[in-house]
Amino acid sequence: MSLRPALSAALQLNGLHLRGGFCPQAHEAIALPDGRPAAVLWLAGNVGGSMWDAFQASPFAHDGLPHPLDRWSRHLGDALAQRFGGVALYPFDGPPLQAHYHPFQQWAARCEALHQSPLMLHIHPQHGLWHAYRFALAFASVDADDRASLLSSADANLREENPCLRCSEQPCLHVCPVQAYDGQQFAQERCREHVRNDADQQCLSGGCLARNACPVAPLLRYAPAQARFHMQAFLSASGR
Ligand code: B12
Repeated sequence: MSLRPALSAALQLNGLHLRGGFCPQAHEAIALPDGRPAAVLWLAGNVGGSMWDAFQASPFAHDGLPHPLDRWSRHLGDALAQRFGGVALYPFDGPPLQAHYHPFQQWAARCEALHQSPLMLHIHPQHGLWHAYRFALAFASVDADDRASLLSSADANLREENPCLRCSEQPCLHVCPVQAYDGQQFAQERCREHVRNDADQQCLSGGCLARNACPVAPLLRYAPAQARFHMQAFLSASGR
């Protein structure tokens, strides 16, 4: 039975989008806990502030414990994995408990028409820089209709152009007060120091100026409360 519509509907109830999926090749060895290779991997994530209200309405947002968004994601991902008979994998599971982070950006590039932006974040033709991943769901088998729909969206994705290539001004590379981006690297410590110590708190309150300068999908820019939340998470931990 095709999983796609049911998964998509279950995610939407929580403000999340089914961001696509792919069938891993044998050599990629995405193993399920029982050792079987994953036949399909689906990615769930937010587009703009789509998940913000659902997250804010959850107890995780207000219990005062660390990593509220990650705990909300785990709660949802584990419940959906159990319901549909798969395994949930998380972008924030990594060192020191796990040897490596799961390569979410590589996975995502196989699900959607994503391109590298000068900020290192992936840019999407419609969502711009305003999207992220909350979990992946891996399954040991894949329905024929799902496989066919994934192959045809992979073909369509290849035809989408990188929006950064027609952006001659590249404002994202010129507005950072501490030049944390040069198109090749992100000077994360310089960025952190500025965000932490800037008297105006402009980046902390309204979000990263470079990311906000992107002309693609301005309506999806994170609202101030969400922008502040992510910037604070960036100050205190790794990129979530
Ligand atoms: C560690 C980490 C960080 C670190 C370091 C990132 C780095 N570049 O080394 C820090 C703390 C700096 C960080 C910051 C942020 N991060 Co971060 N981060 C991660 C995390 C947890 C692991 C990355 C990793 O090491 N993966 C392991 C490797 C094997 O996987 P990978 O798919 O190959 O990913 C790497 C390559 O693809 C590479 N890459 C991708 N394209 C290109 C192109 C070139 C030319 C090069 C050289 C490299 C490169 O970058 C990835 C990291 O090394 C991922 C989640 C995840 N599991 O992927 C989020 C993730 C990459 N971060 C994300 C975000 C949103 C952010 C922030 C904006 C969050 C914030 N609060 O503001 C900031 C700013 C980031 C910025 N401008 O660079 C999103 C990106 C979504 C998107 N649209 O692309 C992710 C996917 C998390 C998520 N939940 O969706 N992050």
